This record gives sequence, structure tokens and C-alpha cells, in this order.
Amino acid sequence: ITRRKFIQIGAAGAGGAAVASGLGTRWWGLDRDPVPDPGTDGDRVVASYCELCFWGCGVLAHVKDGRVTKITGNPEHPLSRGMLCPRGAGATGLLYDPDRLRRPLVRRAKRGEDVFEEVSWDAALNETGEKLLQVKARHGAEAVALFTHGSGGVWFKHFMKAWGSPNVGAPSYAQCRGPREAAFTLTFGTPLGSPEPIDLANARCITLIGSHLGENMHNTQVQELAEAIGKGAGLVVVDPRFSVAASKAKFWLPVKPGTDIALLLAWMNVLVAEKLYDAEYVARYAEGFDALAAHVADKTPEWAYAITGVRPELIRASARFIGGARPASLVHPGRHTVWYGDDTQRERAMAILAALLGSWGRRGGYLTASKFPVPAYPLPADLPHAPAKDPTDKPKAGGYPLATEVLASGLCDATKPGHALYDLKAWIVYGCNLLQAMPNRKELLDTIQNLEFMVAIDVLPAEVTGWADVVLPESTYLERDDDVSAPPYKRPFVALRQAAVEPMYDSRPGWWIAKALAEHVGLGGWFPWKDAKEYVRTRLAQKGLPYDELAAKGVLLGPAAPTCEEEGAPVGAATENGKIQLFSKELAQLGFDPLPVYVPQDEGPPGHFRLLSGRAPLHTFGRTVNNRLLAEPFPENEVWLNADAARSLPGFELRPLENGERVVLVNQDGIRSTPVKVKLTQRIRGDCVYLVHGWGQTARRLRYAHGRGASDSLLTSRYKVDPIMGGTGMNVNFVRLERAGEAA
Ligand code: MGD
Ligand code: SF4
Repeated sequence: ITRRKFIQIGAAGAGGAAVASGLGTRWWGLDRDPVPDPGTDGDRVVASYCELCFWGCGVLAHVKDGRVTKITGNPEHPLSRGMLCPRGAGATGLLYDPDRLRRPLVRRAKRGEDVFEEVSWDAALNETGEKLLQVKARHGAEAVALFTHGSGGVWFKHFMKAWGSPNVGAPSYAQCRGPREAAFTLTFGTPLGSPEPIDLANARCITLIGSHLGENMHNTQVQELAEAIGKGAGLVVVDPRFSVAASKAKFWLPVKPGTDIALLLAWMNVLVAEKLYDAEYVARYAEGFDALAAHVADKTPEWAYAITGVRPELIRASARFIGGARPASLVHPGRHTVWYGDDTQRERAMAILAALLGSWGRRGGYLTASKFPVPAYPLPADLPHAPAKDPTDKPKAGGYPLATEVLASGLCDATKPGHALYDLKAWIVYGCNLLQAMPNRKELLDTIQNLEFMVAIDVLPAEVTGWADVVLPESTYLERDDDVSAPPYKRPFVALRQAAVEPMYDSRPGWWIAKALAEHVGLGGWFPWKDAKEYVRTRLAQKGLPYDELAAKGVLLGPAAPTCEEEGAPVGAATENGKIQLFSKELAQLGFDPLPVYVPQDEGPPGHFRLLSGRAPLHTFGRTVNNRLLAEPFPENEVWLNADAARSLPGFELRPLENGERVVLVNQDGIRSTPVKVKLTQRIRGDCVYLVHGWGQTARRLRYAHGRGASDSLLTSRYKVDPIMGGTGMNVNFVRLERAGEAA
């Protein structure tokens, strides 16, 4: 595939409209057309699953003369259903990225100066092994932490098990979906995980609260959203920004940022007062209704209007629409949910609303997922027992009582000197660019400077690699075998990752790196497999599952199990007593509000706008911004600013800001962004600005992305920690604008 051809399809051609609008076009299969052919058929087609984001769609990689010529969606795979999002189709832009890490690197200057020497694998692994063993000898095994994101992380998690440290975390929890998982666990007894078990396709009403599907591309969800709209479903979108989804909505509620809980309570007020909730379902499956009804009795739309800025009649009309579609009325749970530090409570309000609508366990709502059972690899019985602490040990997660996973921010805290329980001294960073993922960069970099050792395993010279002591180049997903993917889903499946081409340069697959590192520290016995193929073959063989068929098709489907009440699945919650917890006794016992309460957020200084961030359809955070295929149609982010607000902007009276001009964003702590184009639009409220996350990269060796656009992470010097589960609410920063080149 040539870049021109890709762009033509991805941005300017038939798919261009889809990329731009994100929804409702043939690209997303309203009429189930296949994705237009983006390139040359190969001589050989290798089935695998995608790693350009964490959705895990099934792909078919076409290979000709040892090169991947195009990537298409695997029609058999339930997550891709024959279609890929533009990022998945553009994965060759990562494989053939000229800036890729080529050989192992060892730091040869002060940490952070980004000066490295290329060394052999043996030298790099010796250095890594030695430093880790020194840390273990001085401070114990638990002084080593792993940050991991992505499917290859499984090999390094296994390394940590062998090593004996439970300190394994991912920014995709405390910086992303953590509050949601805590809230759904409190309410229904189970977190949602990924992919979320929701039935968008059969919903008659879909409520998106700050969830911008269509810009946020989770392939299957976007396909199903388009399908639902095609069948006449109505959208209710709550967003301070007129998102792509809002442009397709029956109701757009431009809520004041930080006030969603008030809106949710007002919706519940209308549902209860007008008896639009599912009374029979609630009586049968839930408890705590009376307390909830009393709690929302005075939270009228008029009360919420003063807080949210959303007109009472709009709140009432949308509530009636949401209630009228029940139980196929899906309140989307969102994913990136760390906003204001009260996020578990907001997600609780969403979960309670879903329960009132009777949509948990019902068609068009939340489904029961099941998992394709693949046995674990049988490890020898005589392995040295690792002294790892119980991984559910809460304090290591930072002391937050309802954290359901380790907090990446908790690991950072535990690296600061004097932490009560752990004094982390070494980090293994696999597939995480912590500089973009974590709030308060100064605090993060100071923390990194406290480390005795840090090794980063990446495919690109991402920002975080510049701060490592050793950098290990992993092969991209198209060059490597991996473990299978078999997440719980409405149709159980197991998918295989297999190399389409040989690893380029001196890169190695994660399974090889983890095994070789284990051998260097005397833990080789924990990695008895010859390679990833043999590992998977052995796992499957224990149940007589056909490896060759899986390798040929890329995916095996398990028997379809009932997913909702209509198909015969029981509704129940997985809570202690099997009842949906509208009122949370658990929260009450811990001293938190048992029902969501609206608490006003701090306002910004005069002349400042609240900084909001989100996603773009062609990119996954910062991991795709150097991919030339994806970056050319979307080369940098822009700061969205309300056009009316721009006219009265202090400092711009004499020469008003024009669309496309470059500005510098300066946050409340004086932190300045790189110059970024301003997009003047009526599509955002006047009290906030919006950036797509992932730009403003400081890594010089990312020659394309370096210096393009602005980083919301850099401007996120403040965060508000969710006291329930420790998520870092990051929408609590404010910026003012300066014309680029005109410092105040
Ligand atoms: P990515 O940004 O995708 O994930 O943050 P991270 O977990 O850091 O960074 C992935 C890194 O993995 C990149 O350096 C990339 O080069 C590398 N990589 C890509 N493919 C591979 C591979 O196959 N192998 C290896 N070894 N490396 C690979 C995401 C996290 O950030 C999440 S999930 C969310 S939702 C949050 N979003 C967010 C936000 O919107 N704003 C702010 N301010 N912070 C955020 N933090 C969170
Ligand atoms: Fe790949 Fe797109 Fe699927 Fe993510 S949603 S796995 S990038 S095809």
C-alpha cells in the first residue's frame, strides 16, 4: 500500500467522509459493505490480531515478497467482523516507520539526556539482569515494578511472578477506566473489562455521557452504533462539545464540565417522579430503591439547570426519551473516566440509571459475556516459589479501598522516598509512554530520577525511552507471535497473534525478551517453552483445541451462550447477596456517600478555560502520532475554542484571534505548551477548550511527531485523586491563550 493510496481511502475518498464524520457512512458498514481495498493483495495472508489499540480486532496481513502490503479485517473475528478502523488498516505505517528502535540501547549520559549507545542483546540483557539483581539484593524483589500496556505485557507479567513482585500496574486503569470498574463492581458486583459487554446494536436509545464514539474508535462499538442508528435508535449525547456523536443525536445536552452527576440525578428524578423506570425489574433484582427515590426527590431538572446549564425542558424531554426506550436503553459506561476525582460516583450514577432502566442483563443493554476457556501453560511443579505478596494487597495500590487493580500512579507514589509500604527502586516499562500517560510531568520525572534502574521495552524511541537506562527494541505485532487473545465477550472466541514477516533490524518479540531476561537472572525455569508458538500449542493441546485451524483462520469461536434475559440468561448481579446495589452499603461502611452526591468543582482563574481532552479516529493516544500513514491526514492536534469566547478574549482586543493561528496554552501553574493551531468553532461551550490527546511529543528521535501540536498531559500539572479507587482526575486544569511568538 502506498501512502497516497491509503490517504485517498482513509481521508479523502469514500472512507474520508467516514473518518471525518466517524459515523453513518459505508465505511462503518451501515449497509455492511466491505472496507474498500486499500492496497495490493499478497501472495500469502497471515491471520493475526491488531495492536494499534487495545481492542484486539482480527486482521489479515497480506504479504508479498517479504513485505506486508495491506491489512484487512478478518471476517471471522467477532471484533472486526471484516472491517478495521483506519488505524488498524494503517499498521504498516508502524512496521515500516523509519524511526523505529533498531538495536538495544544503553544510556551513556545523564538520565533524561537521551544519549545512548547501541549494544548487543547480550550486553543489554546482562546490564538489565545485573541491575535488577542488585536492586533485589539491596531492597528485595518487591522493589521492582512493571508498568505494562498491550498484549505482549503478558510475558513480562509472568516474569514478575517469577521474580516475586506484585507491583504490576497499567495507566489504562487509574488513568483511564478504573472509576468505571469500581462503580460497576459496587453496583453489579463485576467490572466491565474490555471489550465492554454492551449491546449497542440492539439498543433503541443510546446515551453517551462524555463518550465520543466515532472519534474514539473501538471498531466493533462504532460498527454497532452505526447499525443501531440505521435501525432507528436515538442518541442522547451529554458533552460540552458538539462531538461527532452529538451531530447524530436526537438530544445534545451541552453540560457544564464537571456537573454530570447533577444531570444524572435530575434524570433519575424524572424517571422516578413520572414512573418511567422499570419498577418490576427494580423490585425483583435491586435493593435500596426507597433511599434512592428519597435522594433524588428534590433533584429536579430546575435544580440541575442552575448547575449544569442544561435547560429543564431538555432534561425532561431527554429523560422521557431514555425512559421510553427501556429496557433497550443503553447508558454507555464510557472508558476514559478519570475527570474530576468524583469519577466513581459519576459512574455509580450511570450504573444506577442503567439499573432503573432495567437494562442490565437485557437485550439492547448490558449482556452476559463468556470466555473461551484456554488452559494455562503447565509449569513444572519444582519451580522456586516466588515470594510475591498477594496481588490484591490493597495498600500497594496506594491505600484506596476499592481499587480493583494496581494503580500506575500508586507505583509512582511508592517510588518516592519514604513510602510507607514499598520503596520501589527499579521500573520495567513495557509499552507505556508514561510521559503522556501520567499527570504532573515534573513529579513523574523527579520520581524517575529517584530510580536506581529503569528499562523500557518499546517499538519506537518514545519519550519514556529517553529516560531509561536500557532500551530494548520489541518487534511490532506484525513481526511476532504472541499469546492468544480470549477476553470475555458476548460470543466467546480465541484469537491467535502470529508473525506475518520476520522481525526487522535487531528487534525481538516480547516473549523472547522476557525469556532471555529470565535466563539472565537465573529464572529460566519459569519459561520452559521454546517459543510463543510452542507455548500456545501446549495451552491449546490440553483441551484438544486445534492449533492448525486457529493458525489458518486466526480465530476460533466458542459455543454461543445466552447473553441476556431474552435468550434465557439469568439477570442477577454478582454482588454478595445477588442484588443490584442502588444504595451502596459498602460505600457507606467505608465512610463514602452511598448514593452519588453532586459536589461543585473548583472554577479556574479569570481569563482561563477548563482544559478537556479526547481522541481522534486516526490515532491512539500518542502511540500513532509518528505513523506517517495516519499522521499525514491528521498531522497535529488543534485547540478547539468557542468562536464567541475568542472575540472577547483578554489580550486579543486589538487583533482578534483568527481560525488556524498558532497559540501557546499556559496553564494555571505557568506551564506552557508548544505552539498549536486554534480551531474557532461554535461546537464547544465557551468555558472550556479541547485538545486531542497524544501530541506535543518531546522525543527528538520521533522525527515526524516531534514538536507537532500540543500536549494536554504536559498541561495536566494538577490532578484530583478519586478517594474511592485512586484514579487521577485530570480535567481540573485551566489554560489561558497567548498568540504564539507574543509572550506576555
Ligand atoms: P500508549 O499511549 O498507547 O499507552 O497510555 P499508555 O499506557 O502509555 O503508549 C504506548 C507506548 O507503547 C508507546 O511508547 C508506543 O511506542 C509503545 N508501543 C506501541 N506498540 C507496542 C508494542 O507492540 N510493543 C511495545 N513494547 N511497545 C509498543 C495510555 C493511557 O493514558 C490510557 S489507556 C488512557 S485512557 C489515559 N489517557 C490519557 C488522556 O487522555 N489524557 C492524559 N492527560 N493522560 C492520559 N493517560 C492515560
Ligand atoms: Fe486495531 Fe482499530 Fe481494532 Fe483498535 S479498533 S484493534 S486500532 S482495528
